[in-house]
Amino acid sequence: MELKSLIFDVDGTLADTEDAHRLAFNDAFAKAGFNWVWDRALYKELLAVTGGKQRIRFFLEKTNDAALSSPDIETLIPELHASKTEFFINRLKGGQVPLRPGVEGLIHQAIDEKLPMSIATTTTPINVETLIKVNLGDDALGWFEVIGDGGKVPVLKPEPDVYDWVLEQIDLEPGEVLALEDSRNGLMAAMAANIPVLIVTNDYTQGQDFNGALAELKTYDGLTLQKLRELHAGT
Ligand code: XBP
Ligand code: MG
Repeated sequence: MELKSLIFDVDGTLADTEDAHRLAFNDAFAKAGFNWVWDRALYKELLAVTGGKQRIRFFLEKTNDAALSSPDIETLIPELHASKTEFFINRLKGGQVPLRPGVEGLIHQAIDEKLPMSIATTTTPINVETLIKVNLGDDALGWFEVIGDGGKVPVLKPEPDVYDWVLEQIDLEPGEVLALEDSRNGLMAAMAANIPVLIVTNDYTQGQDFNGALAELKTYDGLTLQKLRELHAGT
């Protein structure tokens, strides 16, 4: 089938955001008076769960933290997460999270060749919007036909819901698109929607099981649209 659209994941794909997320979680915990500190090794384990609120709960369950049995836990987690989002946005606005090398070039090739692009992510909408605007300019959101995010679909990756939602919006068959992902959860989500997937790993996701991906690369640097078309043509 002809390649008719690219679908980009955000965290770990457009940019290496996860350390900024991690530090924002730590800032939010400290501000609220908790002594929880997520180092890189712990965060790598916590990334098994997508979605910030779900990740906080996963951490509390994993460490059997007393906060879990507090009567206000159902309001505490969203409050901590809202605070984390503020800290994260400040980091984005401070220019601390650039796009991965090669990503901007690929996006411009797609624009030049009139290949539509969309986004499928589990993160909070404002995070995607700010990342794109800060790094690509105020008009860049309009370069993407559809933005599927954690605000559009409540069920996050590795479930296929966000990919199914994007496909429905852009009115294409799964075989007509190519998903660009960095993680096993992302791969599972796209594959469950029957979408072919190219994996480009990062420090947090390297070594995960990517069985079923079209290919597994380490960088976008030097990656051309022609190469993506070739990979897709082999499906
Ligand atoms: C990314 C995520 C996100 C972010 C946190 O997964 O899991 O949850 O780490 O974002 P993917 P929020 O790249 O597979 O979409 O805190 O806004 O939920
Ligand atoms: Mg990702």
